[in-house]
Amino acid sequence: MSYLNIFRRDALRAILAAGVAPFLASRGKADEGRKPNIILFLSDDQKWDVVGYEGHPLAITPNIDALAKQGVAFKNSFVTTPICASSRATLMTGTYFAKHRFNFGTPKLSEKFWPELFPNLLKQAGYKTALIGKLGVWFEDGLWGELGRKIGWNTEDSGLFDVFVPVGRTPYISEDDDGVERHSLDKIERHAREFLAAQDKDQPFCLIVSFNVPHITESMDGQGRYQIAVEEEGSLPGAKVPVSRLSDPAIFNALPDVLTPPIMAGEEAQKWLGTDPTNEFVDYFRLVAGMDRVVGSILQEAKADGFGDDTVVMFTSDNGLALGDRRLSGKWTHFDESVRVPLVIFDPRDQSRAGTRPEEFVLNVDLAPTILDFAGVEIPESYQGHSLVPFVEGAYPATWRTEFYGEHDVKLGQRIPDWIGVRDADYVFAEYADGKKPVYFLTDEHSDADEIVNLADDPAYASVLEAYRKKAHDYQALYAR
Ligand SMILES: [Ca+2]
Repeated sequence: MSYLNIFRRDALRAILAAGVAPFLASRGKADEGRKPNIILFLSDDQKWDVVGYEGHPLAITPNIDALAKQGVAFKNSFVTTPICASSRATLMTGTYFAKHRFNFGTPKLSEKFWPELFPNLLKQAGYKTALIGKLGVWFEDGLWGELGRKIGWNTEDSGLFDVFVPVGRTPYISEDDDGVERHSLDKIERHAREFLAAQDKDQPFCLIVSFNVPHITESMDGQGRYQIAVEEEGSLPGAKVPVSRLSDPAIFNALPDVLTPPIMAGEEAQKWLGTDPTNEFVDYFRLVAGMDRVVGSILQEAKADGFGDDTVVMFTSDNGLALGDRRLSGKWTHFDESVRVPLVIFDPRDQSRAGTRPEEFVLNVDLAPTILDFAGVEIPESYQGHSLVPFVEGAYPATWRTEFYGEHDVKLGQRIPDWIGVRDADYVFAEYADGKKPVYFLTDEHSDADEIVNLADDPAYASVLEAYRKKAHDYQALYAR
């Protein structure tokens, strides 16, 4: 083990010395012809395995499964911060939270990031940009925010997109802009299809379809906390809430207090344990089915409008969710169920790797550089991720990251845990701050992929713990630069 540790230490030194030098050069696809259109589907709180292609029995996702079959479905895709606001700021900025510092309870995203937000770079490269649904990032009240308001753009968006149709979740079912009551899914479907129908072949577009589902909402008008669309009322008949195989009380009882606050171990968690006779939370899966239905409808529209052959389609989620895993709910931990997400990329122009399942660690910080790479736009030096295009077409990466940093830091009091951590093929490490002294986690990926047995207090692992602790702090400092 010692030589591996030395190797990793040296590798980290090399990374630190080199800054965030990209592993791979951009392909410059733009020179080869017309720029592709890009459609990014982003779901909200969808755990990595709640897709048909991963075999989940309650995931009805034929359209996403078809994308996975025709494209590339990453096996080890993670978000670096598992919470809506911060994950979406990472998507927009191409940076870790350590750098963009945006989350719930923080100041708005600094305007210094504005010029290099990927939609702005796409616009400069001639793209039409659109976001339909949930943006979830608020921009600083600076010059750009001021200019955005002056030209009449919504203050949430401040002109970042040519077309911005915000669609909220609270409640899911409400009046659309034509006065008709619709579920958020159906509003998003309608506006995305309208956007596509209005595009022509002269200008490439990037459409972000950002769902509110399957995120939980407050119970309203008896609609329940997972409010489904009418189209899914007959789906999954008689289904029961699936009980996590990690629901053994012994797993929960071994967790430190920092991981069992009421928001994570309360009534919502109970609903995931199969004890609710109404099986209300099966609607989580019906919302996923509804989302897949809308994905199919939007792709059908794109095809009907003549964009089927030159539109790159991506699908992912902003974070995972504990569906009763460890008898918890929520998504804010370093555990797999929080940070791991589905990710599919399909490029109809090159299907040479159709159906492959890369196992490398890929991150949400890689999405912005990937989109720019597809568009043939130079990736800014400020970006901290790397293009995933080589996994989809061209030369498969000869080298790639073998470990990654993650973090969670939210200023909403002490009720949601904060942590930093590092993961590689051998160990998962996390350091939680509980206000007094740090709480450490160290689990062995080879013998304990479910991250159950915490080795942090085992003297035999003291040097491993210290090495990973140092590495996490080094990454935090590196990415803050
Ligand atoms: Ca989310």
